[in-house]
Amino acid sequence: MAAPIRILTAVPICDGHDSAINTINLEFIRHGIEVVYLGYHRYAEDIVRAAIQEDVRAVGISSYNGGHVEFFVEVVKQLRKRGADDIAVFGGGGGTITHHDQQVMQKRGVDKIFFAGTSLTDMVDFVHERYGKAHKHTGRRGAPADMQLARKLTEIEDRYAGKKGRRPTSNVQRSTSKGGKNKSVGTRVIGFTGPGGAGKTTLIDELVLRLLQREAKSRIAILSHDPSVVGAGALLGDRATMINSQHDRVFMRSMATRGQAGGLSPATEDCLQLLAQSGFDYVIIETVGTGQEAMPFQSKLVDQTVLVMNPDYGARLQLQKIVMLDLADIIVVNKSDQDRARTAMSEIGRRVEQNGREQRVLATVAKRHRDAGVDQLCDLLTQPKTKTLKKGKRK
Ligand code: B12
Repeated sequence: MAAPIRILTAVPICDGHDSAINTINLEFIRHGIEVVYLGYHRYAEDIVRAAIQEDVRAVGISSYNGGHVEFFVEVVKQLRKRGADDIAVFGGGGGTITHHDQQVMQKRGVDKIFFAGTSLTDMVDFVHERYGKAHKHTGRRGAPADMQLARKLTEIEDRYAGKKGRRPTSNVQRSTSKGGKNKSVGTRVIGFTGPGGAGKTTLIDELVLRLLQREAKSRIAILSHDPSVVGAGALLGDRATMINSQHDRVFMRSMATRGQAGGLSPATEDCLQLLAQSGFDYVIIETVGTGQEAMPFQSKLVDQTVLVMNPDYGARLQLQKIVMLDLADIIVVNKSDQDRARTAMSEIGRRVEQNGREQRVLATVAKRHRDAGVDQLCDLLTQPKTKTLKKGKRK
């Protein structure tokens, strides 16, 4: 089976009209396309950076603010400047984009504009026909590091497409010994997991903000997962939540699980290995929202694991069934401004005590600016490695 078409969609700066793109995204996904959605009110620069890192085939922009000629053309210009002329730009904006505007935009490199009244089927067919074939990568030689890395990640994902879970031969140097010997020296790999809706993505974004502020030169990679079944499309929507992570020192890649249960994709281990070898200071990996049985981080590359919980998990008995409560190094009770949070902290504290391991339980409110709990989490995750929690160490 061929790898799905990947496109990125977004709404420009000073524009909150997202209902059209939300509908179009869903239609694309229903027809087997993987859509990385960046959200609304986005700068051209953020769109271009994301398109390159995600190695998408095209960028679809939905614009209603009246500045479409300048904005679409700016995206084309910046893509070309960064050597990514093979990423096409298309989109729409109802009656705000005239036929004359379209002509101007096409002359300046925009691929196609859809007008009011076009059916969703026509748009889906266009994407399949026009962007269905693999990239003809231009500017490969001397391509910026982000682009080279992005393309290697695609190659890894493509090798897994159609292999039905079998591990294809990979060029990535595999970890052969405990502790992930093939990591770059100094790279710290942190795994985040937990149920859907607990706030993992917001928490990671706040953590990234602190890492960028505290360490003037550090570079961070994020490998973020969303669910999909084999051969189907996926909404890769974590970038829409990640505000601080749209930054030149952050490399983010969104991956669909492509039919694999447990929170990660069949290609995750190899992609993680590549990122861990690529000189980042931190590699953060986020699973899809997981269930009680999930143990996503079997990889020896992961240094620390964080389980993010919602205070509202139900009766205390439920905690006995969550496997990651035995395995995680740090358990975060996010949304701790909720009424049930104190009870949750105490119940979870007692639950992990039974494990007899050095596990930490923290309370955070990730959506709150400068939250002290997130500061504490950042402190824990940036401690020198000798001081950090050792897996399985008994008290
Ligand atoms: C719905 C709507 C709203 C909703 C938005 C809800 C939301 N979350 O999206 C609400 C009520 C909140 C709203 C608010 C505002 N709106 Co308004 N809004 C509209 C409206 C009525 C419809 C737009 C829409 O979603 N259409 C549905 C889509 C599916 O159809 P379509 O637009 O025809 O698009 C087709 C193609 O272009 C294509 N397409 C569109 N995008 C894309 C992207 C890709 C990738 C592809 C492939 C195809 C594609 O899909 C469709 C196929 O048939 C338009 C008027 C209009 N008739 O266009 C005004 C309109 C866009 N709004 C307008 C204005 C001024 C505003 C406000 C500034 C009003 C105010 N003073 O507060 C605010 C700004 C909000 C903000 N934060 O940006 C103006 C813009 C004028 C301009 N640019 O010069 C318009 C044109 C109304 C008008 N005639 O004055 N708005």
